[in-house]
Amino acid sequence: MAYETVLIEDAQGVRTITLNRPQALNAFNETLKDELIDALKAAARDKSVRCLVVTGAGRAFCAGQDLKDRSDRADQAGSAGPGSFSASLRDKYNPMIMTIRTMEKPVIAAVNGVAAGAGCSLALACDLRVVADKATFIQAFVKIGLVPDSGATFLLPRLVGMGKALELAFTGDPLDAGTALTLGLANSVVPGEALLTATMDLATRLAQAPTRAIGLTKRAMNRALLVDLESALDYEADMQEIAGRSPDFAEGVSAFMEKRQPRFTGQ
Ligand code: LHQ
Repeated sequence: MAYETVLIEDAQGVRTITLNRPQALNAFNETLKDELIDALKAAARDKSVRCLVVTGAGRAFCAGQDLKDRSDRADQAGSAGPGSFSASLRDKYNPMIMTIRTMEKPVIAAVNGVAAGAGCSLALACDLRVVADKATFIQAFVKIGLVPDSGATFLLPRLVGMGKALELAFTGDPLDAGTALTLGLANSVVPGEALLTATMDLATRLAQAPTRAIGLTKRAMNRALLVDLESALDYEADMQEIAGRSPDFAEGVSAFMEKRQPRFTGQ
């Protein structure tokens, strides 16, 4: 599929998807939603992709739903037709978030600028966030009378705690990069001009890691958010059974014995 609104770049096992509507701060119109879902699914399927980076072109990461795009507006309150909010979420945003959360490889958001509304949710759905020092996170929904969506009600309290999540959702105030780091929402904060280099350093390292084990780790942690300890312990044992039979485990142990660096293939 040739894309109009996303750019794709591959290097050393890392795929970078760049949201590319800089004139609208990479807000989601219908084309961008469709293309991003397609690009995410393609990255999930492609075994040569061992780490995914999502970033934005220009000065923003993503300003959420394109508020000027009339094709996605509910024409009347309570509408459940193709123009309804619930349909838009169920058909477009929710699959986008689920594809990232269930993709069994690491996904890094390189947050180059403002991440607002569903654009903030997109950043929250990624596994890790490398953040430019001038970037901000905005739960913009309340400013226009909406409810946090695209996973924000689930992901934000888990990342920053319920009290802070509710404060951000109730006020819509921007969260700066430094505070995001303190709260654990950002994994690292770097000067804007160093963002892509810093992200690629991390991404290429993760692309050389045992991808199967990383995928199973993500699966286990996703599930552990929802279950009791006994069930989490049981699931860990199942995941370890799979990882323990992988070629990368054999390689990891051989490398340890031979006192050399492992050469993981992702299998
Ligand atoms: C935009 C946008 C934008 C279009 C900036 N759309 N053009 C919603 C509905 C339906 C179903 C599913 O779920 C959702 C989820 C959501 O995402 S709701 C939240 C939608 N997003 C927002 O409410 C954020 C709106 N934008 C802003 O608050 C500001 O633009 C931010 C804080 C992001 C950036 O502020 P500034 O840096 O001051 O930039 P700006 O406001 O001057 O924007 C620059 C341009 O980008 C401007 O266009 P123009 O032609 O005047 O230069 C904006 O209109 C455009 N833009 N966000 N979401």
